[in-house]
Amino acid sequence: MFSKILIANRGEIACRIIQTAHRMGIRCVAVYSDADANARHVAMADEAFHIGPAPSSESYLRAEKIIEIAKESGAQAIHPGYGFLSENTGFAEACEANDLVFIGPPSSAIAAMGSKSAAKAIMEKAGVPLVPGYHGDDQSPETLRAEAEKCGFPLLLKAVAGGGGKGMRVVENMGEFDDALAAAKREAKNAFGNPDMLIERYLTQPRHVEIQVFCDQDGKGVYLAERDCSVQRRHQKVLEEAPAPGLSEDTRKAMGEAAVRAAQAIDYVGAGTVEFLYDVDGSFFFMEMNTRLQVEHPVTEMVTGQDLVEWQLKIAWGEPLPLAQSEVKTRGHALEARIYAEDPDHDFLPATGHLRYLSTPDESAHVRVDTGVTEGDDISIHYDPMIAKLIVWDETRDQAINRMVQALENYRIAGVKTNIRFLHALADAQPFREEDLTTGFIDTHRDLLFPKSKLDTHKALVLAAGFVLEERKSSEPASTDPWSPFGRRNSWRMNSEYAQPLQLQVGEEIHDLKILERDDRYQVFVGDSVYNLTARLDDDYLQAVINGHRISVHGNLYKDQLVLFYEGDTFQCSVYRETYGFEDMSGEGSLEAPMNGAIVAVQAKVGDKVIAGQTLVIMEAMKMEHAIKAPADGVVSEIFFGEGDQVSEGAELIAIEVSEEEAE
Ligand code: MV4
Repeated sequence: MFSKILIANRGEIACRIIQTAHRMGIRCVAVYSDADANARHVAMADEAFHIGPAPSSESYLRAEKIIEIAKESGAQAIHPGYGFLSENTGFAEACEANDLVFIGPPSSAIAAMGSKSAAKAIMEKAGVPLVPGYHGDDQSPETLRAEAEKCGFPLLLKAVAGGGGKGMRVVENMGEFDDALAAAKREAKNAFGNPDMLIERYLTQPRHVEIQVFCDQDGKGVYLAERDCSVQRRHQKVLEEAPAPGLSEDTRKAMGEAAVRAAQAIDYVGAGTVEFLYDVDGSFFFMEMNTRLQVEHPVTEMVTGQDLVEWQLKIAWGEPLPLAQSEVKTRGHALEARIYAEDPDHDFLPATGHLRYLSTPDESAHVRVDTGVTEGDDISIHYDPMIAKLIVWDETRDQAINRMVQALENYRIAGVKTNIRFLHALADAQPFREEDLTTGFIDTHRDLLFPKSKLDTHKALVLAAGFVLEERKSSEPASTDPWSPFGRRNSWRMNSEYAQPLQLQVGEEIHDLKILERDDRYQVFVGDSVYNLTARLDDDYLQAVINGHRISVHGNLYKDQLVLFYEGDTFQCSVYRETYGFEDMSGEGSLEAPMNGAIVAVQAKVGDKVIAGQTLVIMEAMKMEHAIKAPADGVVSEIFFGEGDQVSEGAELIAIEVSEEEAE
């Protein structure tokens, strides 16, 4: 077996590959761009090499540089993961030419699947079912018209050079044909530099069912069951599962055997996926073959109990297939949801930002999380916005769906917009439970997938108040001195006539809450209503009883931003500074370093009385000076840095105690 491999990828798939390689005793070399210096895949690897700036074209796509590093580091093989260089024939060839094993198929097999028409010709010869239609070289309008007549309507024009849904056009009747053909050719010429078209009968309610295949270097092949990936949005898979619901054993076998024939027809080696369109009547047709390990491979691992990366490594090393076809068994049902940094409420626009809070479900035999990020990482514009894959398994599909719903509720992220709530609605939607799986699922059931908030506003505000109050309590010094500078809180605690105000802003709206506290119970006044509240905060977990309703939420309070997590949904508000207390104030007047930099001057000493707005510390960063000012009147109690010190963003620079008068 290899003793050292290089992983030419990043993110979750790089981590996933390293995990198996390490389990097999193989050392791993990672590569990373400027943006990934502190990334999880770099930390997990045994060693890592910097390969360039953040853009992929200058880093993860630099074939020559990566090969040079592989040789320099003594790696014997390169695993390309998916995306980037994984289906690049030039890269596969360059590996071979440099005595490095490309952990993937021969470049000739990648090339054979590059053209849709050539691929169809090969598949036809291998006896793999094709959608009726035309995939010939003669592209004259007369021939295409005649073939369209033969095919019947509706038909689909597909660009020969297209893929992933690009360059397709539905034609309903002969009257539309000429215009549609001209437009499709123009589009294809612009997009792919090749105007050639295929004609196919258009299936109106298809499902996407794909077969996982493996071939060894002796040309033996097996299939590892199928995956249903019908739930897609703009040709992006969203939920995947194995096995495909409702597929008969006969169809499964016929599809699996067709997929192995497809792979063998192009002398395939390693892991591949043959995609089929599956029609309501049980018929299936070859769509395309992906010559790499796919994003959704974990659902196959969960139902077969096999590690597909281990299979890839063994085959690349020259070993035979780990199992014969008769030894491949499946059990139960697995689902995968792709958690993306994106905004479902704004047409799923990719989101970026800082993962300031990240809490993932506990992993078990039922729940698996494949991710490349950790709390504190940034989601940048440079790469795919996938944050993680959440994979669940159970004996039945229905139980697996319940597991998915539960696991999504325990996947909590603050700082970056995600599709978690959307995935939760999707997995929990009745039509999904009822296996209404066609490629139009998301468009058809749009109204179910953007649900109203699960918490009514008042309840959410009361929970928010409970979280803020309890968090404040836990961060308060354990002082029982009634004359302590934290007099404001003592005053209303001792004398219930003083109601504590709390302003919470939700969207554009500001809610003025009033809170009374007696014997560790609160009364929260919201509008004309009053709520009895008891609350207990344990780290990020709030257990509350509101008017007799026991309810729990998780939350994250960062500066003035509070996010509560409840049944897959989030409630966000900002806490007005004036009503929140001093310790967590931020922004202007913050006593934290606003960025990495150096201390230029400290203009106060311990014990100094200072007034709000007075400059206490001057920092320099990127050749600019920044004044750190007192946010309120008070006395300097501690100074953490001196002139010339380097400080990191967020570091506390100076502490002041607020005067009693100020706090009132
Ligand atoms: C089709 C089809 C219906 N009839 N071909 C989309 C991606 C590309 N690889 C093939 N695609 C389709 N081909 C015929 N003859 C419908 C689709 C299709 C689709 C397929 C799989 C998953 C999602 C899809 C979404 C829209 C259309």
